[in-house]
Amino acid sequence: MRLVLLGAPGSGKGTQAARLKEYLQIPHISTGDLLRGEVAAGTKLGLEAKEVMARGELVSDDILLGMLEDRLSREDVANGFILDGYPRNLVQAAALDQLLTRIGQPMDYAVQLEVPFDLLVERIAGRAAAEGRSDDNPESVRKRLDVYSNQTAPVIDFYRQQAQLNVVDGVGELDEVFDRIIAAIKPDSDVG
Ligand code: B4P
Repeated sequence: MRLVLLGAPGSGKGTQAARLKEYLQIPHISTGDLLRGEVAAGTKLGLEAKEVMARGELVSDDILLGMLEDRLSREDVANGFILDGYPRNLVQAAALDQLLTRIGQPMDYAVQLEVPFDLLVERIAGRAAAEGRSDDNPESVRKRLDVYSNQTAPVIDFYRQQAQLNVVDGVGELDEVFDRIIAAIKPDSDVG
């Protein structure tokens, strides 16, 4: 199964993708994690991305596409994957569409986790206190939410027009949200 998880920062994409990975036994590909890996390793790409991420802005489309092409060329994606954090704008959505067509692995589902704005801010503040991620400071969070409204929200319409969009309520206990996602992608599943 090939699945893309959409949602604002703090909507629970990374959290739920980690669970879906175990349940579906397919890799979780988080572009945020890939970028943080490059930053931690001090690569040229990581050095370029570090400041952009800390400001809450989007890293360049070219860098992201190169990184994604590289990741999707690995053998472990043969049975599918969960994509988390990509696409984040319409250019990336079109690039992903082309890439998946080229490698003969079209997307099966797009799942949007819907969470009210106030709760997003609250969750990220919680993570900031717990983990101290450099882009979870109030100024970057404001920027990330702006970027989401202006650049990423149109991607939702892109998948809606392709009749691939499943909107899932992202408010509730982790298990509840997980069960809703499973119900959306596997209507006959006995989970939940
Ligand atoms: P990401 O790593 O994708 O960060 P994110 O949007 O904040 O989501 P994340 O998955 O981490 O958080 P989640 O909602 O699970 O991106 C970071 C940066 O990388 C971007 O700003 C950008 O600079 C760059 N980047 C990444 N992809 C890019 C791309 N394609 N193009 C350009 N740049 C890119 O969880 C948040 C918190 O909520 C957690 O603490 C969690 O515990 C909590 N939570 C989750 N579900 C909950 C629930 N049901 N109830 C209560 N709390 C919950």
